[in-house]
Amino acid sequence: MSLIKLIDFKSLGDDRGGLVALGANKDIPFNVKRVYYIFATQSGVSRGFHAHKKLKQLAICIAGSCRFVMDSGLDKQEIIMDSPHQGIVIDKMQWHEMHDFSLDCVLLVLASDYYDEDDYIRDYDKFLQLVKNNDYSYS
Ligand code: T46
Repeated sequence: MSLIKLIDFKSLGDDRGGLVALGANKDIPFNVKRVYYIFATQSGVSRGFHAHKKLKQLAICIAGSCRFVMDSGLDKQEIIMDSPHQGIVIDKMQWHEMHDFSLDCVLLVLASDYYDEDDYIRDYDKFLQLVKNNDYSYS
């Protein structure tokens, strides 16, 4: 099973330039309650290193590039995100890391809920334990 779930967006661009439009519960597979963006990430810095108990997210590299590592606790897969025409789904209980940010990288993230630190699992051993115990009770 692929841990990398990509969504291709329709391009509405023309000879003036690019345009992508995204609708909640249409192009984005959930209701969007929060939007944030990550930019000006310093050279050599990696981010993420957590899973979410319930949150679903869609991340779009609207400028530059970065490398995502997706980890189910049993398997890991990675992908370079470098297109504003494609988003990567960050599902609940998916350990994710972002590496190799280009200096111009702008990562736009659409989230299914408001910020809640209690939703984060930031300890990898705890994450592995939950996966091992098949504890997906965060539904
Ligand atoms: C994720 C990846 C893709 C807030 O106060 N509100 C927010 O909405 C967010 C996203 C963060 N914060 C605070 C929490 C930390 O004190 O901002 C600080 C930096 O967040 P964090 O270290 O979690 O950033 P990343 O880049 O490691 O992870 C972020 C998101 O937090 C996370 O949900 O999935 O991007």
